[in-house]
Amino acid sequence: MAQPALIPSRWEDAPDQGAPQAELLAGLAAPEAVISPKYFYDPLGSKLFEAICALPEYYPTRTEAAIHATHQQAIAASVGQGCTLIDLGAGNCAKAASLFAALQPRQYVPVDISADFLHQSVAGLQERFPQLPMLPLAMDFSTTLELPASVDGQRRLFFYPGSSLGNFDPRQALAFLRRVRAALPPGKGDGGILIGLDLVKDVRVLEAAYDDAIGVTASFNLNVLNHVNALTGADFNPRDWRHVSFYNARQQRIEMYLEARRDLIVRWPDGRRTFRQGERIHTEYSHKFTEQDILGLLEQAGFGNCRMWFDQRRWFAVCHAQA
Ligand code: AVI
Repeated sequence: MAQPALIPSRWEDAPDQGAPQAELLAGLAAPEAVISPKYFYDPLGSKLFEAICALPEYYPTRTEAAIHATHQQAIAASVGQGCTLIDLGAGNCAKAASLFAALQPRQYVPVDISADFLHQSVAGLQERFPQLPMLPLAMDFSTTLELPASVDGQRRLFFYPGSSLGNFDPRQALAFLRRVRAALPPGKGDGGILIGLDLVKDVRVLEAAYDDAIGVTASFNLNVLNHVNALTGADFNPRDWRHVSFYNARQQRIEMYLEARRDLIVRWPDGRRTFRQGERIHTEYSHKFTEQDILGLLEQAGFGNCRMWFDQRRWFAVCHAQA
């Protein structure tokens, strides 16, 4: 099939993303071993995350989608039509695509760390929306938001759904929002952010969402070891590890770990580490927010005029804030 005209024939040049291998090995050598959650998203990890979003226990995706569907006119009135829609962590692009009709963006810029998955998603999307200019960017936006000049600078709307902000620690989250603010024109009111955030709720609902009955989240967590092996040459065997997750109420976050099932040694070129039975590698935080947390964060990052929409149970919030 011929490639639609608006799909770039190669990825836009992204700024230097640093060395994943060095970052990963430093994390594995740390006294409390850590793997950044951004490494979940190899091609299989991205598919597993799509499957998580369809799980009965994982309410955030469908709750946010329902808020978008119910309030799309009010959201469009707040955002205004004809923006440059920059979709951070676009994945399968479905969330942004559901808002195209209401927002009528003039350019769509999906950004994702998982290049192959993004490429496939955009190819399908461009066939459905042949008139909308699309500029996919394969880059790690958690470290830089330097966008190429081909991204329209006017009326930028950063779209950051899915409560992905919750995967940063609070200091990183604020720094990230400040980088988004800095990527908007300096004048007040021109551009903004449309962000989805998961709210604090009953611990049973939260814990089930991150430890589902059929083990998809466990597979998603364990698959990060396959990705680490591919990136570093390490010899992790996922069978030696088990998925652990729980809600830490004081810190308002789900914590996710991989726990060694037995004493073992993991080797990689030029290095190795012993793990004792029960020792854990930290893989993810997923922070949950109150309305006050959200307003405070956005204000500290330099945003104003916040408007929020909720589902009936107040499990999730969608917020539009202006520069
Ligand atoms: C991408 N992110 C917002 C998800 C979350 O809920 O924190 C990742 C995830 N981890 C386990 N399940 C889903």
